[in-house]
Amino acid sequence: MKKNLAREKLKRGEAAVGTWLVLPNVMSTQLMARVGFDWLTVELEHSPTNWETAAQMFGAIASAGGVPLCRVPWNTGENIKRALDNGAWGVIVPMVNSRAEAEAVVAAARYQPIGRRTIGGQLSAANFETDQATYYARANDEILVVVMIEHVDGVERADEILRVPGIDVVFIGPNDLHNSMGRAPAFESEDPRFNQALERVLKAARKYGVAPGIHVADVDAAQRRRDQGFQFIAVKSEAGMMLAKAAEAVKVLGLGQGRTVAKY
Ligand code: 3PY
Ligand code: MG
Repeated sequence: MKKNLAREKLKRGEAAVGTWLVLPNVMSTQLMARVGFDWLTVELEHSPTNWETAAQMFGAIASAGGVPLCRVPWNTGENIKRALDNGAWGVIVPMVNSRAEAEAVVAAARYQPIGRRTIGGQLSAANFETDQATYYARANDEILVVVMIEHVDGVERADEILRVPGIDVVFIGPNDLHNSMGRAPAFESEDPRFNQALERVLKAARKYGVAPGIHVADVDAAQRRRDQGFQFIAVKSEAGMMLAKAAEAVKVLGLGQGRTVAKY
C-alpha cells in the first residue's frame, strides 16, 4: 500500500503545501498533479464538481504520485464516505464549530476502533495501489483528517474540538472567519480579533498535537505563515493562479483598454 507522504511530513512536524482544484476538469488535474505540490484538494464545497468527476480527479492525482484530498460540501457522513470510498486520501471538512461536530467527522472518516466508517468502495484501495483487505486494515494510518475552524464559535471552542482523538489537521478558513466577525471576506487583515483568533488556534493545535493550517492568497503569504508555525498551507487555487498570471500579462502588455476588465 502506498504511503500518504503529505501526512508523514505533517507528523514529522514539517510543512505540507498544496493548492485547491476548483475547476471540474480531469485534464487540468492531470497537469497540476505533475507540478510538485505536496497535496491537491478537489473542491466540492463551492464548485460545480460532481462525484464522478471528483473520483476521476482523485485517480489522476494518485496515479501521478500525488496526494488527493477532498474538501467535502458539508460535514455529513454521506459526504465524507463518498469522498474516501471514491479514492480521496483525506477529507477537509468545513465549518466545524463544536466537539460533537468534530466527533462526527472522525466517526465518518476512521474505521473502527477509532470511528464508525462503513465498509465499501473500490477506488479507495485502487488509488493506494493495494487490495481492499489491506486498505481496510491500514486506512486509519494513511487517511488525513482535516477539520476547518472558520467561525468565531469554532475559535471559541478550539480546545474542545482539537481534543477529539483522530484529527490530524486544523485548517483555518480566513474568509469565513472574517465573515463571522462581521467583516468583509479576506485572506489577511490587520484586525486584532482575526490575528488573536489565529494565535488561539495555533496554541490549541500545539497543545493537542494537531498540525495547524491556513489558506493563503499567494506565495509570500505561504512563506510568512510557514514561518509563523502553520504546517498545512493551501496556496490559492489552480484557477486563481491561472487568472493572476493572465491578468499580469494583460497589464504588462497594456491590453484591455476601454473594456471592463476583471481584477485578479
Ligand atoms: C475560507 O477562507 O473561508 C475557506 O474556506 C478557505 O478554504
Ligand atoms: Mg470557508
